Order: sequence, then C-alpha cells, then structure tokens
Amino acid sequence: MMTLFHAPNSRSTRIVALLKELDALDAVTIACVTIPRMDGSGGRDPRNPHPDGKVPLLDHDGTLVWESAAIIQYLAELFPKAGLSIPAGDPRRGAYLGWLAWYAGVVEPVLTLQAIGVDHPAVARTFRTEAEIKARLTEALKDRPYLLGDRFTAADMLLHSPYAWFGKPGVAEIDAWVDRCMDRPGARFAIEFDARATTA
Ligand SMILES: N[C@@H](CCC(=O)N[C@@H](CS)C(=O)NCC(=O)O)C(=O)O
Repeated sequence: MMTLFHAPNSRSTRIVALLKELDALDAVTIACVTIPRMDGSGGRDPRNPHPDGKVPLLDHDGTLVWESAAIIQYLAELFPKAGLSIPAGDPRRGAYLGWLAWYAGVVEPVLTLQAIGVDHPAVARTFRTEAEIKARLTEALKDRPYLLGDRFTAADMLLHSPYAWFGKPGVAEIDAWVDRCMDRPGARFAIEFDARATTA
C-alpha cells in the first residue's frame, strides 16, 4: 500500500502531478494534511508521519521516503511503463541523476534563500547563484525541448517546479520549457486536484 502525504499548493503538488503522469493514481492514496505555512496559517498535522512534519512524504508499506528528489525517482522507477525515469545503462542516466540531485543540493536552497531575501557571499560561494542556475538550464535547453532530450522526464517535473511556483524567469528557453511542462496532463491535474482539495 502506498500513501502520499500532500498539502495542496506546496512542494508535494509536483508529486501529485507525477502520479498522474505515471498513471499511478489508482495505486497511491493521496492523504491531504496540514503544514505550517509561511503566512502563519496551518500547523503540523499529527497524521503526517514525516519526521519533520513536512510534505511530500511517501509511505510504501511502512517504508517512508522523504525529499521530493528521492520520491520522484522512487516513483518513476516503480512505474517504468510511463518512461519518465532514465534506466541504468542509458548514457543519459548520469545527467538524469545529476539534475535530480542538483535540484535538492543547489536549486532549492538558492531559490528559497533568494525568495526570503537572504543575501550573503557564502551562499553564492557554496551553492552558486540564481543567475548561474538559469545559465545551466538555458544551456541545457537551447537545442532540446526537455532536459534530457525530446521526451519529458521526471527531471523536468522536478526542475521546472520552482518556476511554476515563483513564476517564469524571463529567459526564452526556460520560459518555453516551463510552459511545456505546465501544459501537460500531470500539471493540469494537480492544479485541479489542489483547487478541489482547498475548497473541500
Ligand atoms: N526539500 C524538501 C522540502 C520539503 C518542504 O519544506 N516542504 C514544505 C512545503 S512546501 C513543508 O512541508 N513545510 C512545512 C514545515 O516546514 O513545517 C522537499 O523537496 O521534499
């Protein structure tokens, strides 16, 4: 049995989108929980077994998988028919795993710190900057519609998601890619799901 602990309009929205893309909505129960929100609303939900009270969290037969990058890869490999993971042996596998880990290790801290107004030379020294993130993505997307080529993969699902949240950065290659990712069944489903869940 699999359960996704999800809070509407949060980082777990991208996992709801992924479940749709993987055709896995029948295999995974989506449990909506509350989280403390930045505006002071909400609160930690005792039903959520995440050790930090966060979302997303995946519970697979009692095994907990936390962190979006790990959950995305876990699910993409568990439902391989959708072809959203790049399998071992494929020459693109290294870059695929690199994009997922780079999201967690660089993109999320840099964009989060920027959004909350933290500006310190050590942040740029350690993680690099938003400008460098945009440059990496622009270079990757200059001759292909998706990060790994012609097909949308789980790496696109994760990497485009901050721009779906914060807004497009105004770089032609990235903006067009974000539009492509958001104009997919997964993203459209997740927006509708969250709208229903919020009003329920
Ligand atoms: N790096 C984690 C971040 C998870 C995270 O911070 N989630 C937020 C929702 S957007 C949360 O649960 N916040 C509630 C809290 O910090 O207590 C991931 O991508 O899974």
